[in-house]
Amino acid sequence: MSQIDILMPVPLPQLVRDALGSRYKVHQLWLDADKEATLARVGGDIRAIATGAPILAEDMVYPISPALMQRLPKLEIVANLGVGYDNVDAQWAASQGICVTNTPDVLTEETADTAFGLTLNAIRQFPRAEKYLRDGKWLTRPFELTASLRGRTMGILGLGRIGKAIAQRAEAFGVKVIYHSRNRASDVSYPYMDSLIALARACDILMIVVPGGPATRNIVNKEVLEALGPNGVLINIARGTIVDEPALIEALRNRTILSAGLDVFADEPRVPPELIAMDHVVLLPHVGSASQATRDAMSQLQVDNLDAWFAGTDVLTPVAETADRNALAAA
Ligand code: 8YV
Repeated sequence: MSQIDILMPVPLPQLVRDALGSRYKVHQLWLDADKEATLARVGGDIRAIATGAPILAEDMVYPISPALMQRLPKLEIVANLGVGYDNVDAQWAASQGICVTNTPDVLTEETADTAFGLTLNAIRQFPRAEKYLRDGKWLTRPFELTASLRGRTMGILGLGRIGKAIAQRAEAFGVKVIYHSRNRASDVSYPYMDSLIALARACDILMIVVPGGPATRNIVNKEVLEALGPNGVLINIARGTIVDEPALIEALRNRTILSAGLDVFADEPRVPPELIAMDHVVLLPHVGSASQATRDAMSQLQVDNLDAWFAGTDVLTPVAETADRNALAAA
């Protein structure tokens, strides 16, 4: 087999680097001081991009835009590490016959666990209670009483694979589930709300699980937070861009809502200092899928997708826009 050149714009797990490095010529763009020069030199040879989100440093080539892809005339496939692929213009890629893959399923349960951990921590304030103990304050008096998970209704925004795994956990905890998504799901009996605002009004835990990207930018805004109300808790394990962050800060400051549990932010890894200063909010550094086992499974799936493509067989997990190899060939 002749050499296959792969562009890696951002640092990916060692498993991916080792596996791809053993069978392909990998150009680790993120290591190059002069990225423009590298792109000019190797752009004409690149047949695949292996990428992932989130960005970890200021100057990395990110996102995978039409402008970047146009500079790679032999590009056939973009393999993304992560189920969310708002970092890749998959629509444009499909129109050019470029395949896009992601890493669904293998991270579903891990991410649902994170969502539930955030939910419990935001409602029962366990991180603050733990700090209270560590600070020696328990020696003088017990920690304050908190809100409760009991009697709550969880409103899930986006009932895909991860949304359904969260719903199962909620049911096991005795929490009622309702949902809103683009389409009503035929395989669940949870009540469907026909708008986000109706969902927010009818629940007191608003769980965000929809994909990021232009269609969902800032949809959780001031009005939605007002509808969620003073006993309401917002949990976001999807993308920070979905929430109007200044509106959320205001809502938390004014106690328009009770609390929030956030794994994602609009401008990662920068988190607004206003949020960091609030101790009734639980903040995580985008660790939804970040266990060793799950990241290994995601990494392996990304590699398997590239191997399948270059072996001439169907990729394992094409994104919705990509359809299949035959459709791409016709593009
Ligand atoms: C990862 C994620 O943080 O899968 C996603 O969409 O956001 C996370 O699992 C990320 O994609 C790893 O690069």
